[in-house]
Amino acid sequence: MKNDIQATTEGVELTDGFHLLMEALEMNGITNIYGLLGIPVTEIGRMWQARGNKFFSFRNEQNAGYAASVAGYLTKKPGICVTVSAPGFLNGLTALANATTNCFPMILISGSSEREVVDLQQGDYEEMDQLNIARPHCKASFRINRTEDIGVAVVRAIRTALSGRPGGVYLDIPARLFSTTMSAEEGKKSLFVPVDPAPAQIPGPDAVARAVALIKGAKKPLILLGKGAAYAQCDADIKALIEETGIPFTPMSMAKGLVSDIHPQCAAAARSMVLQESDVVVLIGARLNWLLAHGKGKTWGGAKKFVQIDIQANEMDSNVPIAAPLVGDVESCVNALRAGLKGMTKPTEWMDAIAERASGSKAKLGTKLATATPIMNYFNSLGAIRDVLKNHQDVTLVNEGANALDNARMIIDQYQPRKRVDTGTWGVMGVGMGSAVAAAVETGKPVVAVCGDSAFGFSGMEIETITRYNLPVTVIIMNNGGIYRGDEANPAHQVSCMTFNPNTRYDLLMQSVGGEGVRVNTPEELTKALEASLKSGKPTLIEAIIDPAAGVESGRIGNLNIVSTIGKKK
Ligand code: FYN
Ligand code: ADP
Ligand code: MG
Repeated sequence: MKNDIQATTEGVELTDGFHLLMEALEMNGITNIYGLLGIPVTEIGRMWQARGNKFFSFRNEQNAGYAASVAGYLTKKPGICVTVSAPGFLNGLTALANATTNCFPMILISGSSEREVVDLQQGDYEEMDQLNIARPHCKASFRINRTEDIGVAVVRAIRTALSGRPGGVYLDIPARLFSTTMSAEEGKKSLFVPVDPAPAQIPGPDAVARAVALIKGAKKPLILLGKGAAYAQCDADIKALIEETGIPFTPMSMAKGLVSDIHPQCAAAARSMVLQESDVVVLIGARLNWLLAHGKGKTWGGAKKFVQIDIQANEMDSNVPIAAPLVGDVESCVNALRAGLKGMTKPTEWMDAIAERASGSKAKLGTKLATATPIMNYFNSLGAIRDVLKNHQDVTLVNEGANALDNARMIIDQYQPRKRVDTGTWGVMGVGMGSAVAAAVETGKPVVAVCGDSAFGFSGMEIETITRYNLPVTVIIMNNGGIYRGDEANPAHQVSCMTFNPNTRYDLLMQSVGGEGVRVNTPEELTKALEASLKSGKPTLIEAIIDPAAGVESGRIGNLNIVSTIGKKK
């Protein structure tokens, strides 16, 4: 990298906070920054680019933050987001909290106002106690007060984001520090690279023996893969565990494709059956949170014993007792299990019963996907997308919405690891465009973002970002004209709180920012438009017109929606 060290005073070569921060990031292998510039961080973007790196400049910090977090998830290096102070910081904070909840490594770097004014609440420009506000929303919140501490602070942030359970870190940099100078020679000496920032954690032999005995004694074992398993990037080891033991597996949404959805042992299409009937469940990088009904209740049927692989010791027993906790990193734990389970009798009868159920479900679904309707519904439209993506298996699928999310997860097969990025643990709407940018940048491959029309609205302006950087992103908007459904009538003299302007033209919105914008009404038109966009590699938005009556309130999680029964007609 270019060493453009600055002025000298009295013969001493000087550097400053800006330069030290960039050198520390570069030294640690960071090449991409996602952010939104302004006072006091503007120089960062210009200088970062001038040094030959990439800066991706967004329209709202929240989307830049989502991009950084997804970059972290995909690369196992912390994704970096840079924002201005107070409001910019707060916009970015949502993404930092989301990264922490999802266990994605990310560092939010925000400029802040001067301490002496903020602490006396004297009303500085964008005054806010950012350090303390960030603290409950991430793994650690650090402030750098001295230029000589920049190196150690960056390393501390990286190690915190990556080690153990990955997550978010906040780095607060008061404006003045950026231009504060120090001796270039001393500055250089203060920078370093951490040794082994995400150390392997080997499970104890007793814990392994306990898990092996439990799995060997099972009649109906099941492996449940979560996004922690996908993050671990030991794809071949996980596949080997599954194939060597013959145990059926089912993925959580972002673990789809870690082992192919069309693998003969994939039990996704018999999900209810395997959750209910299994006797021993091996959780690999998946938490028994709301997405798994907390490990109890009718979702899980009868008595169940859990083996849980997780790097975070106190994840164990967080909802139900874990019979065999395996605390360690996924790769070490999976390989320890493989060694212990060598020669295990494969549960073939159980697997056969699952395969039969799965093929029945697939046949039923196949019929729905092939059924034409006067206006497209989620099935025939997503069926068309599925068929196109079958021939483009390296595409990253970004997915958000309610019905658009649940149906796409069920219908669109994934064949390769980490090729699906969605709303994650929080069910967040608005992650779409940031995730799409990061996936395109970090993988260098095409991205297809399937979004509900409501979900798209949260980050829609970033289509300008997508066209500005000319990224190979195809956004497909499943436009049914509202939240969940688009057919709710306006109450007397009011506007329905669940529907949108039916005359909205998302295709024209994309054209206005220089991308390809197409509107489609049939599965055939959708197929044609998607194939064309993947072939061209140009930023494209396909507005798919979906029947306003096609959605279901709250998608497949309607059970979580609270309704009042008072005063309603039975
Ligand atoms: C799955 N299924 C299939 C297939 N794959 N049938 C046929 N063919 C194929 N290939 C079946 C599967 O067996 C299930 O039926 C059903 O499809 C749904 O499967 P899914 O999606 O895996 O599971 P489920 O129970 O719908 O959801 C599990 C979940 C998921 C909670 C992990 O819903 C989830 O990630 N939800 C996130 C929701 C969210 O965040 N929403 C955003 C907020 S929207 P059965 O076996 O018959 O059950 C704000 O309102
Ligand atoms: P999903 O939503 O797919 O079920 P979760 O985000 O709930 O996945 O769970 C991911 C889990 O994976 C977290 O509990 C996290 O601690 C764990 N995890 C992340 N990385 C690793 C790793 N390298 N080794 C072991 N566990 C990990
Ligand atoms: Mg909608």
